[in-house]
Amino acid sequence: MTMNLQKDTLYACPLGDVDAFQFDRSVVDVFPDMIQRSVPGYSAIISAIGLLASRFAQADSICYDLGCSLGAATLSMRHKITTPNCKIIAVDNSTAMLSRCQAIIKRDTAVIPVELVCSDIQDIEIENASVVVLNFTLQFIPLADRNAFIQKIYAGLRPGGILILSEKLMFLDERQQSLQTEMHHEFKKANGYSDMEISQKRASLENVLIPETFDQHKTRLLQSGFDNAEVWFQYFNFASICALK
Ligand code: GEK
Repeated sequence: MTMNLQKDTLYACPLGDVDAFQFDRSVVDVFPDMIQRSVPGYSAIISAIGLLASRFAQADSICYDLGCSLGAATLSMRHKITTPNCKIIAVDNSTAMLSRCQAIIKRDTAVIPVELVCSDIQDIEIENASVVVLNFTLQFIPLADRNAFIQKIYAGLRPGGILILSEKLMFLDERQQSLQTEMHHEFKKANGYSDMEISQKRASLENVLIPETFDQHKTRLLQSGFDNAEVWFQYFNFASICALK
């Protein structure tokens, strides 16, 4: 599979007023580089999603990738699942993302069927699911809608199913919050982003990406019916949780 490796320089020049972040064509062009250099542990999480999916995918069921962007988690699952008669439904509401994703999936030769859906992930039906992936997507859903959305995912999962929820976290303890935020900025600097790029990107994500604490996620998952929810991966303020039905 050939990924687009164009370098992310979207915030490299002074922008004056920084617009709210959008998943538009300019972001799509640099997305693989942007997410790789911005999200600590992204590649490790993508690989592990394939491993988890291969363990949890049930025969004759559906695996969902909600907020699929360019389909990295979809492809990871597609190449690892060996259970018969599974299908992957990958959903994103950015037409720019989804059309690029479609081209990438088309070039991939794995056999598991992939259905791409351009929609708000809150509006799709979730049914007969054994695996649901929310890889850094819930953080873009309005806070007021998150409980109902997680309840809907729980209802659509089969018993024995898994929700893989990766999120940027916040911390109630002020020193932890500062430490983890500063270490994330160090991570970005080590990956070649300047202080100006980091601060302009941060401004663009303000009020767009709303992080919560691990306790808030865990409480919501348990209240929605999941048997348990634990962090299986964390790198500074970026974590991935697996919740089991
Ligand atoms: C990956 N999971 O590479 N409905 C549908 N899609 C949405 C919505 C919504 N309401 N809100 C945001 N998105 C991917 C990475 S990126 C994370 C996920 C990031 C989509 C949005 O268009 C974008 O493609 C994705 O969620 C978030 O494993 O860029 O920080």
